[in-house]
Amino acid sequence: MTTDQMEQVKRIRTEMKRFMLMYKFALSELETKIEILQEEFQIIHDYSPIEHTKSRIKSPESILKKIQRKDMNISLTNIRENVKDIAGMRITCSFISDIYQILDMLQNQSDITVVEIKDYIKDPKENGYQSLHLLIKIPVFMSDRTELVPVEVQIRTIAMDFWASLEHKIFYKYDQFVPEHLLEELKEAADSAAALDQKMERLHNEVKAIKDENKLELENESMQLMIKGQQFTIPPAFLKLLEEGEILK
Ligand code: 0O2
Repeated sequence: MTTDQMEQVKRIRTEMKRFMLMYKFALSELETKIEILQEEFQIIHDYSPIEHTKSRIKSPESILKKIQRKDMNISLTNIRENVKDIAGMRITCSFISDIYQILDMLQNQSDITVVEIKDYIKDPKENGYQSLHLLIKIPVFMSDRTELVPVEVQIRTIAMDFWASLEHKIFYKYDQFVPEHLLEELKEAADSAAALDQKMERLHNEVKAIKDENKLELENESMQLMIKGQQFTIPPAFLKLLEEGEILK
């Protein structure tokens, strides 16, 4: 290899690293945002709409496959403009209402733009797949520029997630040619998962109503706050002052 060629390879590698890093940083920023929202929500509402989150960067192999599927030349510009799920985050919730609560919270973040919403909960896919897909853009502040980086966010319940992971495994096991009887059973399982989600939502609402009633009765008691594993007690007198607006003046 000539010196020029070696230089060229080095330049491509550096460009590629910078390119992938952008997506990694976008995910780190989103993870921090979600952590803050989760902790704030937990403290204020004594409950978290997020069960867990998982982030991933699409492998170069999958990126190339997608570009080839779209019949395009392989270039960073083509990848940037046509592969929108290089950075992906999956958020799993207990209840369907949590999913839309998270959508609201993300839409209220002034630096996040929700570019696209695909609601496969209101309109499930033919095979039964349910999930809320968002394409968001999040700013990443680098040393020499700011980039608006796309991230695909999939928000789903535990039941939807359980179904999707099994369906994904079956799909790959059969190299995409799944026997008809399995497709039918998967569709039935998706319907059962959807029915379970609806039942859980109803139960959740009933329990919430009881909790809200009890909360009124506990008004005079001290308040416990858990922040980063540290427990704080706010005494009734302090809460009373807050109520009377003395402390917030
Ligand atoms: P991976 O490995 O999960 O990243 P596009 O992304 O625009 O090319 P499309 O179909 O318009 O394609 O996007 P859509 O509908 O938003 O779905 C993209 C992702 O949703 C998929 O990513 C899956 O993760 C998930 N998904 C969509 N449909 C199904 C389904 O029927 N079953 C399961 N298990 N997952 C689904 P990738 O790129 O396929 O792969």
